[in-house]
Amino acid sequence: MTETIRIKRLVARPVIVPMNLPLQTSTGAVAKAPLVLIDCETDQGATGHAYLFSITPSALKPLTGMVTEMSDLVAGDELLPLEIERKLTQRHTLLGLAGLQRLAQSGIDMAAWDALARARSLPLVRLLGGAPKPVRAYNSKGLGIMPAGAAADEAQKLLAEGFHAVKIRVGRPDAREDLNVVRAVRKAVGDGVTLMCDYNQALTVAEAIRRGRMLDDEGLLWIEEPIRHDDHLGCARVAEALSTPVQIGENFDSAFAMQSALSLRACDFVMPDVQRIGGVTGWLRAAALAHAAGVEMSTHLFSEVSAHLLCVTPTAHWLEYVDWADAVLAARLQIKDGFALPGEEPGNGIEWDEAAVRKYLAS
Ligand code: SMN
Ligand code: MG
Repeated sequence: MTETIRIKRLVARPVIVPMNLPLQTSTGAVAKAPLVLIDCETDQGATGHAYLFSITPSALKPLTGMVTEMSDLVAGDELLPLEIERKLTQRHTLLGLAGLQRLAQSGIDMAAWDALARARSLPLVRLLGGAPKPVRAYNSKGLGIMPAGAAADEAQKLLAEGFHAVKIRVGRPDAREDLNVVRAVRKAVGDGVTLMCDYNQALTVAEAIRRGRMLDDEGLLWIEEPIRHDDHLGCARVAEALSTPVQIGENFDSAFAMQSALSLRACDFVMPDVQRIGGVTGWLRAAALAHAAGVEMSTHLFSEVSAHLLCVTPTAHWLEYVDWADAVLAARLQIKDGFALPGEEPGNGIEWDEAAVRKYLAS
């Protein structure tokens, strides 16, 4: 018999941390990382950690407030992530399980799973029944919208950090500029390197088909979010027309959104984001859907916890690596020879550097 573990309280702290490489996408720029750091304190001493990324600074305080208010609903409850998910889902169904609500619930879920892993002295991946192993990773930190020469230089720098794959942001006003950038990067890095590209939803369906065909012979592993993320029928038309696989998923608001995309054949690959899909709990449900559909599943941001989750994903594809939380982390995710290496230490790999947290506190 194991002792009952209860949640004492959850604490959410907003920070804004510097990014080594600010990212300019076709639909917006990210220059600093606004993060909500979540601690799930338990009555047994173990404390779970997770962070959320509010993307825009304007959402940082509302998101922190949302986590704090929702936390009050589970303080004193047994540390059982699936029961917490059931309760928070039920309490917020009338509000709508989307947007900041979904981010906050996912963050609480991640912190609860981490607390459970630490209470059992297991890395998250072992708590989930898997083993830590190297996961294929691409360096997604930079390569925003920039001129061809700068992109070629930046690609080489990103690869020199221990990777064999990088993602190029596209969606410049002139499609030929995108093509020139892709070709310049390919020329600089050689054929042995894997390249993906990401439009960040910039195009219409017709334009996505036209531009996608221009890129079809460039050997890209995938074309990401060419059009509005929730137009699954439109995505399906683009995927049908192109020979390069279409990738979507960072905006799936729960596994149900992914189910809709899969059932409409909106994409060839999926890449849910752990803070939108529903935390660890939502990820596992999405992974089962991808398995059943026979579709490769990659991760989006949140490299630390995502490395654990990819190890238990039946159709695991690629880990998206970014270092955006590193400024407040005591240890960084290890990268070696193109792979991320989730560790054997208890939990999901997240530990705060408290001096740095104090420095970047946004309240
Ligand atoms: C992305 C999404 C959100 C913030 C920054 C970058 C991008 C990605 O779409 O896939 O990395
Ligand atoms: Mg993307």
